[in-house]
Amino acid sequence: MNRLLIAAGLMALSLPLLASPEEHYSFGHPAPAAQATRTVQVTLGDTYFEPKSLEVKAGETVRFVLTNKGQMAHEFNLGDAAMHARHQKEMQEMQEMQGMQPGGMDHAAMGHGMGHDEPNTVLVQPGKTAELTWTFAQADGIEFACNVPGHYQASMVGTLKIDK
Ligand SMILES: [Cu+2]
Repeated sequence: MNRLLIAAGLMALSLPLLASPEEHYSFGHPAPAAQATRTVQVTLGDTYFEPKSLEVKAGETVRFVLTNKGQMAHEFNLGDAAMHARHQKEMQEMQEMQGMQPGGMDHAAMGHGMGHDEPNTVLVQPGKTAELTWTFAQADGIEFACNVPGHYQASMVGTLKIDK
């Protein structure tokens, strides 16, 4: 491999957001927490969300404060059902590649190899609190979900209604 190719590869790695085809989201875009007009607390557990559904308005910037009260790592991921299905597949493949057992996931791998650099998702470790701030645009069929393998199927998914 020549030096230019290596440089191009490094640039692509260091610019995941610009390189991602999912840079644009139908339901809005990430925002700095300081721009939030409302804060919503969400509890993540083994394996549930509380509250089970969320309601926001198009145009509003919501800061989600996510507390994991479970024993396992959980994700707060905004997207439609197809995006979640794709993300679950990525996480499953990563888990298999690492030879990891369900429930015994490597935190570093989960953080870096599973799409968690994307702005619409955050992985919250047990006992920890994390945040995600988003400016919403009108869209239908958006869910908040945890795509750690098996969790979505164990009903770790809720409806995110975006009012006009
Ligand atoms: Cu989960």
